[in-house]
Amino acid sequence: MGYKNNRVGYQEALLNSRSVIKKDNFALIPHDGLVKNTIPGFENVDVSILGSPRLGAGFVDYIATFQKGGKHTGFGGEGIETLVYVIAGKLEVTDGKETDVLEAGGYAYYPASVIMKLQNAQDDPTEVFMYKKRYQPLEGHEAHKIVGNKNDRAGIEYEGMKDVLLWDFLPTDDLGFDMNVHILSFEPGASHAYVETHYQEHGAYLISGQGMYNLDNEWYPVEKGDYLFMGSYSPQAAYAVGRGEPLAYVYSKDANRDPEI
Ligand code: UGY
Ligand code: MN
Repeated sequence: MGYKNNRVGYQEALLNSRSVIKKDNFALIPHDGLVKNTIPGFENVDVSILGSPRLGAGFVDYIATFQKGGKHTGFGGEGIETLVYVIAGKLEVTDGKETDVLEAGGYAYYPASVIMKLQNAQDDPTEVFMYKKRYQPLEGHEAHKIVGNKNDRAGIEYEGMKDVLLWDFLPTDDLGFDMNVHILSFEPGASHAYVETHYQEHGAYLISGQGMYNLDNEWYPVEKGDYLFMGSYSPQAAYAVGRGEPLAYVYSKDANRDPEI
């Protein structure tokens, strides 16, 4: 059954999809094709696995809708760092000692030594983007828990453009963190200043708007609810199109580590 559309049974229209999967390079997984998965730890949660090592990613992303009473009994820990971002609703996040309630725009990063427990904090569904990765330690440095809300601060103008805004979730000047999660938001008509080609990989979940996305030098229409994987060195850039709403996505990027040989 579809994660978003719950479509089952006989269809009048011919089947088609915007899905493009180039393993180890890039992927576009449109919202229409997402399916629900059963995963240990998730209880009363509609969840769909997005980026994963099977796609070529060094991390795992999920999109999850916590229903009434929905929870995760233990996410990450034992070497796995985690980050959750609340798209809509209210989510309780705890390590068993401290508890935070995240509202829309809220996020929590837990270092690899800590298990994160999650619970829907309202009767209505709560939608959450979830990330996990095996932490790459660096001697003399350590990551720590971060809790915040994107809506508590203004975005930073991105590379000299007033209509492209960036929010960093984690410190950008602390080598303890081996990755970061950001939101990038383009007003309609705005774009990257250049097609990026870089070592780091991304998983990106589109939280608003419509755009044209360049993935390995082909342009694809994308919109809210779609997921993009951009592997190492995969060329990438976007134009925001559509009306009224900015094209915005929450995305991860590895950081602060020298490539191993
Ligand atoms: O941070 C980044 O590399 C970001 N600008 N990439 C992207 O939006 N595809
Ligand atoms: Mn990039």
